[in-house]
Amino acid sequence: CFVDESVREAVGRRVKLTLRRNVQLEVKGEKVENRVLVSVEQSFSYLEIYGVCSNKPNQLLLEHERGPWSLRLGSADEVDEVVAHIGSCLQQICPAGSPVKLMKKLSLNPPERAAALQALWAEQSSSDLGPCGGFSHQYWCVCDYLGLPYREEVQWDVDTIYLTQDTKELNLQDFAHLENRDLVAIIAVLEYNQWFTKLSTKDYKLSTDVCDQILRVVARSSQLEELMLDNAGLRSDFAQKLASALSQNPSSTLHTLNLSNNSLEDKGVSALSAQLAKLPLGIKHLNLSRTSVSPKGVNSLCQALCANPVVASTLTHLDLSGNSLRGDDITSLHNFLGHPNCLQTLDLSNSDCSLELMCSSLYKGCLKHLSVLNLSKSVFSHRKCKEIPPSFKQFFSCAQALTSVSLSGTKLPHEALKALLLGLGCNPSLSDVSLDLSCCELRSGGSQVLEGCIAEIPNISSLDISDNSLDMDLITLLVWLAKNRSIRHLSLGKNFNNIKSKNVAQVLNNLVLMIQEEDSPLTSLSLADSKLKADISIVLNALGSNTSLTKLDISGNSMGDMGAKILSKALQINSKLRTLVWDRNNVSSQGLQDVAGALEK
Ligand SMILES: *[C@@H]1O[C@H](CO)[C@@H](O)[C@H](O)[C@H]1NC(C)=O
Ligand SMILES: *[C@@H]1O[C@H](CO)[C@@H](O)[C@H](O)[C@H]1NC(C)=O
Ligand SMILES: *[C@@H]1O[C@H](CO)[C@@H](O)[C@H](O)[C@H]1NC(C)=O
Ligand SMILES: *[C@@H]1O[C@H](CO)[C@@H](O)[C@H](O)[C@H]1NC(C)=O
Ligand SMILES: *[C@@H]1O[C@H](CO)[C@@H](O)[C@H](O)[C@H]1NC(C)=O
Ligand SMILES: *[C@@H]1O[C@H](CO)[C@@H](O)[C@H](O)[C@H]1NC(C)=O
Ligand SMILES: CC(=O)N[C@H]1CO[C@H](CO)[C@@H](O)[C@@H]1O
Ligand SMILES: CC(=O)N[C@H]1CO[C@H](CO)[C@@H](O)[C@@H]1O
Repeated sequence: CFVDESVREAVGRRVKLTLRRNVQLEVKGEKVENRVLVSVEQSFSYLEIYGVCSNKPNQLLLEHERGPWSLRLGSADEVDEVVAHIGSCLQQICPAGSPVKLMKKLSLNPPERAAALQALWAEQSSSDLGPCGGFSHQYWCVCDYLGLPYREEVQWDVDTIYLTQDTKELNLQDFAHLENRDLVAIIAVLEYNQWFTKLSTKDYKLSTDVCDQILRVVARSSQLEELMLDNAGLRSDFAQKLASALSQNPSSTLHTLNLSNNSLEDKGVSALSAQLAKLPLGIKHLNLSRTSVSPKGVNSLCQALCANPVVASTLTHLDLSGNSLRGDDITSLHNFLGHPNCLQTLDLSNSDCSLELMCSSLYKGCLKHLSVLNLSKSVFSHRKCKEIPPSFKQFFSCAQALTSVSLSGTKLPHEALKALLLGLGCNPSLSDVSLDLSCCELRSGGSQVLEGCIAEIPNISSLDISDNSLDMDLITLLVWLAKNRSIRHLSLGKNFNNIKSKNVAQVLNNLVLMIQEEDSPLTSLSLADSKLKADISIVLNALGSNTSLTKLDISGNSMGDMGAKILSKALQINSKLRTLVWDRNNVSSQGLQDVAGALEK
């Protein structure tokens, strides 16, 4: 009892003791002192043992980073019990490695003793480690090792919230309110933990010590598959160190990397590329959006992607958006895209790259898998001459898997618009395409091209032609749009800036005809930011009967309380609408009450 008390005094009351033996510690030569050997469960110091020997049955030699300890115990069984315990503790901290490997040296005499212990550990290795691969236990040990305070809320978050969500993603934002050194301990656990495969953070500047610990995990973990460090204040030196960390880890399984919105620059991206060229498993998702990289850095990246033979069959998502890629000197990107690959998503939006050159490369290499193509704010460079390169249309008529094409903010010559629509129109493989042509300065001429083609185009299920100064041209365009039976979602907003009130009414009447048509396929309509004011009532009145619409966006129309009144009446009768977006409409609390009242009925 007295011994118990003094042990508790020595190690602290909150610590869980799992094993206690009376031993004799050899101090000098043959001299021994009586000691009590206790095992503290949550301790990292097991990982600091690099040798366990027992040459005489009741003797135990522990080689530890803090020095060797030579102990005498009551019997060989007692020695085996202590060694078995050390092995089990090691296994809990580090489930990936076998205790024998972790101890580095295990020598017991006679050798059958070691065999028996190994069998015991092998049996235990499949046992349950606790929530999220024993994260909390490992966290205890890491805090112990780094001399950092153990935060119970971290344990609580992981053992309850993470466990309930059954997630494999450790999100640093969940712990961003803690100190940097606490984050270091949390991340360090991933060097040992086998549960988490994804480490992520967004909009949170990472300190140097936190970055260094992330790099240590990258260099050591065989479990980390996804690293998302979005807008984390990283610079080119981080990318360089990341490359070096990856090169140190032959068993890395990292396949998804998102460094978007960090200023990595050409220097950082080039250093990282050199390593991407060598990754034995290639890479699946690469997101370098808004990383201040120029054509030079993009070229070295794409040379690396071409140089790694597995990348053509692994890379499915590539995002280089928001980097300035103006001009036609991104030859390596064209070269990569022009060879067979398995890209499904390509985002080159906001990069000023050349639309027709890109489509011509895609036509050579990306016809099979490419599903989402974002070339918003790119540049059609053949603006002056009428000639549209044949590969432009050919790409849209042959890309088998396209589901989403975004050309928003790209000034399209009429001939190019026509080639695009006719290309999509004769593509036999498409079944459900969303086409974003918002903010393309279509105007009257573009409207006429649309009128000429749209009715004939099957399989465009979503069309965004908002913000194109269509104004009065919408009157006839809507007649043609109504004829097509595949468009289910239509965005028309921001097209009413230069139109007379009487013409607005005519546009909206044609729109009403479209949504009220029997068996109209249209289920979703957006008139957002059109400043229609009182005129919106034409559309709202039509909702009084059951139309095909299930979703309507009328935000930004300043319809006021009068509009809210009409809306509330329509909603009392309409039973088909499921989603209504109506922000920014200058509606007072009276209008809100009217609509709320209607919804209750
Ligand atoms: C990062 O990129 C990946 C893959 O490209 C993507 O799935 C993810 O949404 C991006 N952003 C974050 C915060 O994960
Ligand atoms: C990118 O980072 C800047 C600076 O931190 C931030 O203001 C901006 O919102 C971020 N952009 C996105 C799309 O996250
Ligand atoms: C790349 O990351 C940005 C920022 O998180 C995200 O918005 C975008 O969807 C990602 N790109 C891809 C292709 O997933
Ligand atoms: C295309 O990129 C633009 C600009 O980055 C973005 O706003 C839009 O949501 C993207 N479209 C798709 C379908 O990803
Ligand atoms: C709308 O449909 C519901 C049931 O589908 C019906 O009860 C209601 O009378 C219809 N309203 C109008 C105006 O046709
Ligand atoms: C908002 O409504 C008030 C009356 O309720 C009106 O005086 C005002 O002009 C409206 N503002 C706009 C931007 O339509
Ligand atoms: C897919 C589809 O329904 N296309 C139709 C578009 O509109 C024209 C004209 O009404 C029809 O001929 C097409 O069949
Ligand atoms: C969803 C859809 O509209 N699919 C159509 C795509 O186009 C072909 C003809 O080319 C139609 O047969 C499909 O019904």
